[in-house]
Amino acid sequence: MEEVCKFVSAEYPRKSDSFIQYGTAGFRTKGEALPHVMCRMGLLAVLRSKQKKASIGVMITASHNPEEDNGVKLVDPMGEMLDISWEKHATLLANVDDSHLAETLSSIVQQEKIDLNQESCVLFAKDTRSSSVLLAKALQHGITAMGSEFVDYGLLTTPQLHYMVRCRNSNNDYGQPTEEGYYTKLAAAFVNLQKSVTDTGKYSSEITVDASNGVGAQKVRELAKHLGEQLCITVLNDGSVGKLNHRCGADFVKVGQCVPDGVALSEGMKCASFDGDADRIVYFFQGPDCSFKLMDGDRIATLVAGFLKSLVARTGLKLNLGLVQTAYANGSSTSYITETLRVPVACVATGVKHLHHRAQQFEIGVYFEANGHGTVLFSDIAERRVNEALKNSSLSPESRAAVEQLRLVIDLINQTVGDALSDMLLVETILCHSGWGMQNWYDCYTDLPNRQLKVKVKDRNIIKTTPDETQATTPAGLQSAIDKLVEKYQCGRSFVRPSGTEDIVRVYAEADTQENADDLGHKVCLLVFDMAGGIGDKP
Ligand code: G16
Repeated sequence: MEEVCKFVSAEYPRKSDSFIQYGTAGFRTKGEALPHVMCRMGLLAVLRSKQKKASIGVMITASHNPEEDNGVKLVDPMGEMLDISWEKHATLLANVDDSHLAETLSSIVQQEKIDLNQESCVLFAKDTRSSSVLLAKALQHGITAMGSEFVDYGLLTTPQLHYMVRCRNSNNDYGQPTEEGYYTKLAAAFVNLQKSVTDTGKYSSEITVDASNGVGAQKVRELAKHLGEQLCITVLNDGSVGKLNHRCGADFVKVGQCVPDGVALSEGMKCASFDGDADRIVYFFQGPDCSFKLMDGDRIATLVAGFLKSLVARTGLKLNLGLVQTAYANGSSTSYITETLRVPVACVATGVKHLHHRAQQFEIGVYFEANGHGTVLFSDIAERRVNEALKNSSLSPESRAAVEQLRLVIDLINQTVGDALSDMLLVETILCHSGWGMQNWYDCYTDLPNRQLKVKVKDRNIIKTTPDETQATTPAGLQSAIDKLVEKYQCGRSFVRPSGTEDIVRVYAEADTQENADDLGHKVCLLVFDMAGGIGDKP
């Protein structure tokens, strides 16, 4: 271990004392601060691979963050996020002095009872950021220093890398671990599902995609080649001119509630925005009054849950279905899900890892963050029942057709993590099967006006919250001050939490009118600024 650590520290020394934490989605900071972290994550990924006796993934991306940021997240064998119990190892390893690296690694090996003679393999990929090239080299240096095998997938979307990891560890039962395998699997399911629709009603098979100037642009074009005439995709913000995530993409559209640069929205257009690594998607269109209409993760969640509930009912199979949201979910979406769809809802902390784990507790678990990150998980029991039903010759023709459809829907969904490409095909399938245009989808419920804001503070970790993030437990007095404000607004709701991907505190506010939501949000920002050590200009 001493030799390995000398070798990696010589090439990628830790140059600054600043502390970095494995947060909501791995490490994120300026790209230039990451080479030693990346190299060390190569070491850690190898240890994880040896422990799990399986391939482990590493994705180099900072997703929705600006171009100059970068980051890294580790992917566990079934394509899910690194187990939370290993995040402490990642944080420790990233922050330790070069002189203590060997002893830290050895201690992880001991604690986790890792057999260093076990074979290992790390699969990695990167997004289109300029710093990703150098960071991929640093990562590879760490992996090879440990004598491990690796596969460099080059440029991929984050969910594609998650998919590769799962395929590799499932004896290809989940699909072929290649890009072609990914497109073929999704496209075959989509085309088969669309073929069975005879009356498409108000559905349009044309969609405009704002790819946030990220890796999703080239990947959605590849996907489009496999879809034939079933879906006609126009790609804008493809990175040829604009800057990554700058005034475009899912985060910009959701937070700003506005049309991204580069898209000339007009009547009848159906648009979707991805984020920089294509693991989030939101839709938008122009309403009859020329207004901007956002169809965010909550809207996708309700669409998917409603569709699956009725499809499962038609199969005649007994499978429980549940939906997982976070505190950012619009209050109207939660009422619609529980009261109209009658689907149970759970609320967990921000971060796919939290939603994913909670969704695993349902036989069919739909999870979506309001920001457009989400997917559907089918438990082993659910998949087994569907597969058995396919072989059951006594099913009625209606049930058989529904079971076949459900099997195709399972194949269409990337169950490892939220995936803009797969989610887009799922939404298109549902809209087509329902004969819906965007307005039909929009008419399901009326969002409560809301606003999301950011406050810069000296140390965002001064703010601690309850597990579901709806209440701040520190600094003392902040929550009661927020509660007093909220009481003054009809349908008022607000919460604050430290971001796990940016150095800021996030503020969310909801109220009966947009003006009131904006006003409440602004006042809560002032409270955070005054009580949690705000820096820079007052909000
Ligand atoms: C990541 C996580 C998401 C989370 C988002 C914002 O998204 O994967 O689960 O909602 O960060 O997190 P926070 O509010 O803690 O900054 P992405 O798309 O950037 O990977």
